[in-house]
Amino acid sequence: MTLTLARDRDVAIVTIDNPPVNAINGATRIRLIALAEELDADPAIKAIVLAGAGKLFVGGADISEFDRPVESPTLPEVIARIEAARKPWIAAIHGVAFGGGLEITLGCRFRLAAPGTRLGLPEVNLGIIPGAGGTQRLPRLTGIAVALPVVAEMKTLTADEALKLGLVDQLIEGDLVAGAIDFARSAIARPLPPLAIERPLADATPELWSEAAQRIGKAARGNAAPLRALDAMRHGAERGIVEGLKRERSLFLDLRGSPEAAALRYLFFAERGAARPAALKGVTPLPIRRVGVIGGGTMGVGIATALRDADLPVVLVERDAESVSRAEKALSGSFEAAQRRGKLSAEAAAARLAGVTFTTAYEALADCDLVIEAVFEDLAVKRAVFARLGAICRPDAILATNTSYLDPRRMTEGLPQPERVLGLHFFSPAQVMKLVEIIPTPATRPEVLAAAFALAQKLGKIPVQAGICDGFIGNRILRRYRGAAETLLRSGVAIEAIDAAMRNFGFAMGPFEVQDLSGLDISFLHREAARARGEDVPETPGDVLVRAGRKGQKTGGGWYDYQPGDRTPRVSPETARLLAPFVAEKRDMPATEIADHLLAAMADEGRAILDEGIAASASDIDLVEVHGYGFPRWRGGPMFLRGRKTV
Ligand code: 3H9
Repeated sequence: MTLTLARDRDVAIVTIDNPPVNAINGATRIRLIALAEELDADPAIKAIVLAGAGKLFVGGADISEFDRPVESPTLPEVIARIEAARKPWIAAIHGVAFGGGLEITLGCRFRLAAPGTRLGLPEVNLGIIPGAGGTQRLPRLTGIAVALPVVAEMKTLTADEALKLGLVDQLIEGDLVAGAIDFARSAIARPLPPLAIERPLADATPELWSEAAQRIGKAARGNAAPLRALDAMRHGAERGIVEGLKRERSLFLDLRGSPEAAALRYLFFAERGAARPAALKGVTPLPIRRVGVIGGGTMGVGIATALRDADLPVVLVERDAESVSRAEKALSGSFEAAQRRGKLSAEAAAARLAGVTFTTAYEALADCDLVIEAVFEDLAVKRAVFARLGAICRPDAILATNTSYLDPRRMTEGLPQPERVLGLHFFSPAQVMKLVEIIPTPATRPEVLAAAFALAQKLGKIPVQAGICDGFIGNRILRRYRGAAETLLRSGVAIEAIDAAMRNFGFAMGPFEVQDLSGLDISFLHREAARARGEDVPETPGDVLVRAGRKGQKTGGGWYDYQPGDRTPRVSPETARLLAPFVAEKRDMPATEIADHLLAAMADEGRAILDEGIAASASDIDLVEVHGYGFPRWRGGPMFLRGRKTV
């Protein structure tokens, strides 16, 4: 059932009922048109209330249909039919009206909303633009300046804002449908207001358009959709609604079939699937109400911030008073920064800090449901931490390591109840980065693993399960990527050409620039540790630079040179001199060939990771790349590209 019809004397109630989000699909569209005909012909009906069943009105057009050809009747046809109805349609909106869900309400004569409703047009996040009149009707109700960020920049409006703007006619407290029926009866007794399409649109200044184009274009990077949404809006504002609707539809259809939109749809479903792995179906997660964090460095403070942002009480343990006060300063600085950016009120910032107990005493962790260690990435140090946790924490407390490379089993050898151990690999800054790699050991209980997934969801993160290997999913691919970049460098391709090619592909920075930013010494130490263990790790160009004191921006030079206070990378004669013995004669390589080469290396490593069972699916690997390593979202990920045979 996708649509139901009920009658309350002279008012018909049409309810979209297509769980979980009432997405409008082909069957809903056919039935809506049929009902519009039927109700127009029914003399007993004077008005129609359009509502959604369940927790929200409508989440949008059904995205899963977008991989298939467009089928009639289209949503624009449905909305045009509702607009042409002889009786007023009144949208009764609760929860969410997004995308096509909002657009259908814009074709109605009135919009009523329950308090707390959110309204928006997030289509650009899917690489498309609103394709059923959103770019045209919304500005005619709210004005161009308000509609612009909704249409092109994913701004959502609250019911209160929508009411003030005239987008919503009335808020209904209590029973929404009953309120809408009452509203309908009083509305039909008065002259009807004009429809959105009949309303005039005040002119926007050329500056408004050009400023918006600049801002939106910059933020969109490679995603074409936001600027197209702006184009459709401008076209309609300058040439009228009929031309505007035509332009919108043609841009929508073009984008709907684009590789970018396919990539973004793929990620949309992958992100939702990642949160609920099939293997954990029916498993009840252990509750997590209080979390301990060991270590107040960058990672520990970031993790504590993320936990407090999700309102979880935190105990942060550092080794001495000085480190405790450094951690406290860093954490309060992090909340103050959020306050300065307008993300937190002064009271909320104070409450977040007050929810952290700073201490040097491990005993304070006795009551925590989960403890995450975020100390120095060294096996001996981590083993010592876990030994203390084993003695102090409850036997059912989950013990997690925020390691990026090390085997959780080795750091917890001999620990009682090994079934409560797992890795939780956050990415820096942990309060910002969406990815968490979850690394169970073979002994980890399903309830513990499920708790890690539930925690990630609570923190608003994307969880990806990874098997145990050096670097798990993300750092293993990163190593291969950097290795492939160094191979190109050795073959004579210029460092700056390689970086430019990857920026051109869509990364914010190229592989060498990123290393200069984060420091070349971390992976150098990692290689040195492997060499110390007797592993055969050949000398790399990066090792040569670190040995010469070039660790990246922090030492004024790495792959590039930097001037004091300036992060602009400059080609370095010193690097060229140091690396001369490793590098073949200079050669040019087209940017696309460079990118193809590096992406193929990433996808090959991804394939190996899949074959070894380290990742459960190709889309998990792509989620890691997109959410942890800056892979351009609108490209989908290395595995997605390989699947489309473009790598
Ligand atoms: C559009 O409207 C185009 C029009 O302009 C023009 C047309 C001509 N379709 O997020 P959740 C699934 S484009 C199909 O966990 P929440 C989702 O995959 C659309 N499926 O729930 C998941 O499935 P599963 C513009 C959809 O309560 C389940 O529903 N709209 C759609 O946290 C639950 O999802 C958007 O971009 C869909 N449109 O949040 C809005 N939406 O259970 C996209 C969701 O199998 N959606 N699913 O994993 C959202 O933002 C959130 O889902 C929403 C609910 C806020 C609605």
